[in-house]
Amino acid sequence: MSLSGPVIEAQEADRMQWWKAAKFGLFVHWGLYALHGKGEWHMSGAKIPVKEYEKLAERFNPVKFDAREWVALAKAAGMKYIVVTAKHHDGFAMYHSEHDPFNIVDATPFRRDPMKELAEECQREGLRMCFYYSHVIDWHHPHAIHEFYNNTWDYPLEEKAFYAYWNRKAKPQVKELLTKYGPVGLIWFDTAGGLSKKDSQEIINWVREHQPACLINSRVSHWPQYAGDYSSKGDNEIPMHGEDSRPWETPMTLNDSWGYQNKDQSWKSSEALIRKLVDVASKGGNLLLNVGPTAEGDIPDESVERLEAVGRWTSRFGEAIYDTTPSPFHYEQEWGAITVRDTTMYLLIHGPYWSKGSIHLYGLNNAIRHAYVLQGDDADDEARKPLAVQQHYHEAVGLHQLHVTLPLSAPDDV
Ligand code: JFZ
Repeated sequence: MSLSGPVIEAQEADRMQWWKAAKFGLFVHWGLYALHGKGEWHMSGAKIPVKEYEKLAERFNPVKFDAREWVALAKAAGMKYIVVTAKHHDGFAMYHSEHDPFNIVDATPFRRDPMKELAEECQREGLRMCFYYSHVIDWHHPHAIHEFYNNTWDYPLEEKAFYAYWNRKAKPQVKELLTKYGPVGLIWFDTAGGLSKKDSQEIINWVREHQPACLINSRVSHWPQYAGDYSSKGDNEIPMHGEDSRPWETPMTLNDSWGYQNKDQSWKSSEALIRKLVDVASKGGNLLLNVGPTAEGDIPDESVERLEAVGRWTSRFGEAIYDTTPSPFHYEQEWGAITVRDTTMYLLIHGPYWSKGSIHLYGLNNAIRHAYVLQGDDADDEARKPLAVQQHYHEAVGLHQLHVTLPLSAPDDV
């Protein structure tokens, strides 16, 4: 029997299932660069020579790192998966790699493997462990220098040496992540500019070979036909409804940085973050919200506060987010957003609209059986007092109009 097309498609649909239901994940940008406190691109920005950058490892000792705290925070926020920088562009492995001693166990006084600790804790707590891996850019490896990025501030550009890096570091390290840390939810590849079709296909096959269920994001390749399982949007970019025909995910910062930046105080408010999550879910995407832990290994207070506030909301209203499908309407509602599960439609109404006393929804022809205010998971039937709804055909608009009368007090202030 040969594998037919539909069988392969069924397998793909299958491995996407947990991720589509998950909706919300934690992104973590953590590495030696936290010592500078100037973000993960500082080595390149300041053209720091490799030998000098290497010395950071001798000082990297994140004794405050506690996998239980990080995973508990993600869980409290309502996140279902964690994507951690196993290796960013600086080439430093935040796990024990046999293929390059420039890693956290062999090169730092810390000597622990935080990826292992996180993977085990995720396993215990029911979150999916996932890895970010910078597969093309590697400022530490002399042969990873790729003409596309012109990273020539230190090593001389050696042409056609890319495969020395690709075969001896990138592929073996990706294999380590897929074979030594239990089930991996997804690998988040990044910045594939210049990677050939052949190499894109090769790294995709490589992941499939070692963990067939592991998802791959689109930044694995710049060739659309090799763009993995789902589409990674640009930083903080939420597409229009229906704009992306593939499953998609918005990577988002809490302030304006990925890696820890001690001067960046432009934090998004908790309310804004909840609205982003609602917006993303109503358009059918996932939100991957980032923290940049310090060189001591803790997540900045400002980030913790925000994730906890989001968590207070998701723990009450997560029913309207997780495992939902997008709004059936591609146009935005002025009063908020819509998600759907089976025959239930969730209307997520922005704070100011509650005081208006009612909202309208056009274009829904289905008869409404029951409408009520979602109070939270612990609400009993009594709290689910029916709301008055009226439906009629609106001649002037040419659509059915649903009129929902609201109680004047909102269940939250988002
Ligand atoms: C990349 C990295 O260079 C950066 O350090 C960070 O890890 C971020 C999540 O990803 O930067 C990008 C790559 C692609 C886009 C934006 C930032 N993009 O397509 O908009």
